[in-house]
Amino acid sequence: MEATHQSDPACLFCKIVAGEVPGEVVHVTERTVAFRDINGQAPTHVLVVPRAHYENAAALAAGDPEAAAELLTSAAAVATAEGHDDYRLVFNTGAGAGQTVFHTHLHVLAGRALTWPPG
Ligand code: D5M
Repeated sequence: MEATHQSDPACLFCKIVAGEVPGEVVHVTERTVAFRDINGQAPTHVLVVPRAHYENAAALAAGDPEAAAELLTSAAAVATAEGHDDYRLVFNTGAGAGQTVFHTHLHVLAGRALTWPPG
């Protein structure tokens, strides 16, 4: 992994991973950290992030495929731990798609009926 991908001192989610900004952490693995979304949109709304800084899911998959896979297994573990068989996983990619934090994060949403298409 390139050194520039390790951490970005200006990045909010890097700071949560480092414990410099508080987060309600619910699951950790070697390459990922999962914490509750501060603006929850469902009874379970957890963000799973890689410890390393990549700006979106595609960049993570290209730069560290093992971490990308671990995001998915961590997301499933979170859903199971919270008692959900049905859940939605979302990567917003780019501002036009609703991405506001440019450190890869996988939304895990569950605990209510989820409609389609999303807004
Ligand atoms: O999702 C970014 C998400 O990050 C959004 O749902 C709010 C959440 N957020 C922002 N700040 C925090 C902190 N400090 N803790 C937990 N969650 C946070 P996006 O897909 O980029 O729109």
